[in-house]
Amino acid sequence: MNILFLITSIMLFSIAFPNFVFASSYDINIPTGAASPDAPYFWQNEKSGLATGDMDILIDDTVAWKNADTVAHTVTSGTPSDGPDGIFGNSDLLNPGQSYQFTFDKKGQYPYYCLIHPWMTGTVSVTDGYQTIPDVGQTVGDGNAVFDVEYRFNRALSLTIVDEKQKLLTFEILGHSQSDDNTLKIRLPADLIDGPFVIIVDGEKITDYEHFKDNDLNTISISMPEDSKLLTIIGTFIMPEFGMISIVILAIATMCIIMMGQKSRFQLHF
Ligand SMILES: [Cu+2]
Repeated sequence: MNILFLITSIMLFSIAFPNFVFASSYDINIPTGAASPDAPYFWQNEKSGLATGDMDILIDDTVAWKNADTVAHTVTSGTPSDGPDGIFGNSDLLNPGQSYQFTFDKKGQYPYYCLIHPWMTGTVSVTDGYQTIPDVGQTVGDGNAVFDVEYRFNRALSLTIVDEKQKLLTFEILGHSQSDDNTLKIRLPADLIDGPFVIIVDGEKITDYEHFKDNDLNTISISMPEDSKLLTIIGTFIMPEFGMISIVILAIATMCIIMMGQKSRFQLHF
């Protein structure tokens, strides 16, 4: 086989795969008797098994509503009080045995209902799977500059240290793995910490990671060793290196120097 072809194929694969998203599809079954206002449930969520029309999904996932009832229903985006909002679904009758599906490509809360039986309601919650650690930076500087750090991982992260001197953030890794995917994606605002970065997990330097910077947001993707307990991210800048107070002091000092300089020149002339 041609070596060049092989190298090109490997390169193409490595470019194509990291960004490949395995979108999922979920069913919501409309069970027999769902039309009754006294029914114990209106929709049955196949993902959670719960008797609810509520569904938590990730961006690009698809939800299919299947009418397993003996009467017609509609899947209409909106609320009974405000009416249809036209985001998904329609006013078409979904007859017994028919189904309707929609792929959600934006984050948000999407309420829906049945036009014929408006007490049948549900909500599709679409997230990008990221969790938020709020108020990072509150313990350093004047405490006024705080940032949200978002991450996506099969375990939980808790911020333990923001070290201004060593320009590092340390996170404790908690809980049990929720999946086999040990990739940690973490979004660090550049005003909080900026790279290039050194990644340390349980005292070991990690080389298997990727770093992208886009719109002052650093996204680091780290292949985490299993059962790791401590993650340290060392940067080359960390807030509040030049916080508001230091900028004000610097400005006053600069003005004093300029004024003193002008005064001495003034004195030289006369
Ligand atoms: Cu209905």
